[in-house]
Amino acid sequence: MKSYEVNFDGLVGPTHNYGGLSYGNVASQSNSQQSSNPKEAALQGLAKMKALMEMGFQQGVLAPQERPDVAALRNLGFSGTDAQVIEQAAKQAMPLLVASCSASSMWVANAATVSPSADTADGRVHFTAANLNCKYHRSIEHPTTSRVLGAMFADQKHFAHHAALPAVAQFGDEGAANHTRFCREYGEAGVEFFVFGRSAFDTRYPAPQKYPARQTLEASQAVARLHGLSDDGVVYAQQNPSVIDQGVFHNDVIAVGNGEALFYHEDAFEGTEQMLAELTTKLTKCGGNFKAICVPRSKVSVEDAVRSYLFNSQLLSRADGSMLLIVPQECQNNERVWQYLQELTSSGGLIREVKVFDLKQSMQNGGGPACLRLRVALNETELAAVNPGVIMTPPLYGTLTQWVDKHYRDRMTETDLADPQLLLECRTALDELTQILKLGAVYPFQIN
Ligand code: SUG
Repeated sequence: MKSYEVNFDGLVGPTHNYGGLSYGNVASQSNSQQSSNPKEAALQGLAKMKALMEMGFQQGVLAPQERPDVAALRNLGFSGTDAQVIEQAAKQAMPLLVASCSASSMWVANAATVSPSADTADGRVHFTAANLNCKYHRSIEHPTTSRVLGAMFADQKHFAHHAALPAVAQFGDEGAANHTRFCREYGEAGVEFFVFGRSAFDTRYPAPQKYPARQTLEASQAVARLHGLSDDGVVYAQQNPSVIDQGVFHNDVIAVGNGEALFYHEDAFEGTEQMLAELTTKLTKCGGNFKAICVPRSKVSVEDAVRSYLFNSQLLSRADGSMLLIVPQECQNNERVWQYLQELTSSGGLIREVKVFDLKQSMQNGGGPACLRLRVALNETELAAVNPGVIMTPPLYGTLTQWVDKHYRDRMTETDLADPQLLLECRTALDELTQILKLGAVYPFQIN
């Protein structure tokens, strides 16, 4: 049976803004308080989806969330009408209003961890929504994420959904941003690669000194158990704590995998040799041939990797067996990174082509091409069971760009977030969106 890697991209929400909310994420911190352009952000994301669809890849779309999240503000003690809740929060606790307005759900690599049916004990595709417990503004995403994923992958014969892990730092889980899968073919059993930043219970693992390590080993292990993965089909590796301290807040800022290949920076991991040996052995058992593509620090420093987001690229398989790298424009703007990419693609290796996308609006909050997509490997039968409303087609692209043009503002600052009109605009837009994507009622304002 044919199988595919389907990329579901997060649609940027109407409140996209630069709130400076993510300590440890260099871009989020350095662009704090700048004015943003939600319309441009959404159109940049849609342009990437369209381009991939036109290149022949399976492409889907994942809906944004209801923001401002009035229910979250009510949980923090603000009361009255929705407009009063926003007004009080703006007066008394602006950082909380900003957090409740973040469009951070666009980075759907953090929505969930997904295991394809070929790897799981019950032969279904398993999803665990990420608790995103490290940052308040992200920790409020998972209830709606679960409802949206449930509406997209509704058929219980093929899809199993798990609630987010316990909402404590010991089970900090950032979803697919710290998870990669290696396989010969997407439909065959593969090796799931879980990368964690620290251990919550085992003090033998080193931890970063400056910035938080968001993902714990214990969270990754819990996800593997929930998904029914076999020991032979799983490899755990630790991120090098010193790169976390240099701004590598997720593993997908320093490594990306696809098919049989791992493209990574020399300094990305602890215990690299042992990790590569385990990946090689386990993938061989699955009939695959593991290929490591290491970028040496002498060619690209960690700082250049963080600035350019070289590794936050999408590594895609082409029909001839070679691979294509989808990178953000910031890679082209960085001389050393661009030089490295020229060498890489002309060396006759696996990665033969680079395509550049302008995703500046998302990049300024630390979200590159790979952050914007959730990969779901599906066979033909499973793909047919996905809600067809969320699969990108030329007409859907047209409808969504019109929808963005109609509803989105082209400028957003902190002051705009306090405008009660913004809430109404967003709800009107999202209500229409659930009809376009045929999701049913998924937002708090639609179900309460
Ligand atoms: O969690 N930025 C996100 C970026 C997530 C990127 N995802 C992956 N690497 N997969 C984060 O730090 C910034 C929001 C703000 O500051 O307004 C933010 O949440």
